Amino acid sequence: MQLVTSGLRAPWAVDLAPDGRLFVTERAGRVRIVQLGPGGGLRPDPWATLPASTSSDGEKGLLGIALDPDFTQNGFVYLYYSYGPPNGVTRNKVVRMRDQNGLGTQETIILDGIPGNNTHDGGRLKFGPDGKLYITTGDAEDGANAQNPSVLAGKILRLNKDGSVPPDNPTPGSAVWSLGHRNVQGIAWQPDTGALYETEHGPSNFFPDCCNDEVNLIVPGGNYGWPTVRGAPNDPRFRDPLIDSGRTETWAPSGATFATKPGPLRGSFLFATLRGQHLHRVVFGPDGHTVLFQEKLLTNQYGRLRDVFEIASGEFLILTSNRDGRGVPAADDDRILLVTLR
Ligand SMILES: [Ca+2]
Repeated sequence: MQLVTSGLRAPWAVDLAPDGRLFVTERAGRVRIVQLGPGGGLRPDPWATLPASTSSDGEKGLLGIALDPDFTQNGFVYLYYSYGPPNGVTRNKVVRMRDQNGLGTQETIILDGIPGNNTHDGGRLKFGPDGKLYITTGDAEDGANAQNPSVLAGKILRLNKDGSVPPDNPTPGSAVWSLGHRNVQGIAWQPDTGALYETEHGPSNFFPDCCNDEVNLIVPGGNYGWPTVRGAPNDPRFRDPLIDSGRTETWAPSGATFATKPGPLRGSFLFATLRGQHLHRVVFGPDGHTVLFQEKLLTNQYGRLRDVFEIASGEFLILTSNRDGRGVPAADDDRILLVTLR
């Protein structure tokens, strides 16, 4: 393990520019820059500071980030954040900023009106292999949202990068790609098949009615059952998870990636866990849904883990989340770690 940087506060997501700048969101609203490589490190001044609504006991704030696939040409950076008055209604939105002279400018709304709350705000942004922008949302603490196709909460959404709806989405004119989700914080595409997988938080705070964290294989228009069903009930109306943490164990799964580089790990699905305090590795069979093998890595070594990100060398960046109001931070938390898994 190598330390990439310390001194962050509740980092949530990262993306890497071709020039070696690592863009990092902090939940309170800052976008930070860590220059990778010799002589680099965490820049003291943020790239941008957004008016995010956050709380020490919740999950809302500045969450996901994705750099445009054509970042070198257009400098576009996409961000997901919560906003609203301290005691009023929370909403989430996706905005785009432009990198100009090393700072974020020209905030432009891509998608607004995603229902939010103190918790269950989703927040992951990634570009798919199809060049579309995928957005994960939470149910905003109201399970009924997840089954309502006309609400953006409790969904995985898919948009063109200008915010328009692609004509091949399952429902014409709708950003909804899949529904019936409680709170999705991780998405990743299998490098050989291009299939989309997600991680989803189960209802861990309601003992003994616990825990059912999920990993799902996403199909367009699929309904993943929340809040009508939990676990894998084999109900024909819904799609069962590939992995379910069961009724006694909570992982609180967040950011996910596949290992895509050549080597023995290629094709492994990796996700960071918060309450579970480990990096979870899954090997699926050739059919894409049979689970051949699972293991827990880095268990209880670095505390709560928020995101995992693969870099060109095949190593992984891991974000700790010990200053998110729910952890026990070490003096130098939060950190970004570089780990080699092979
Ligand atoms: Ca489900």
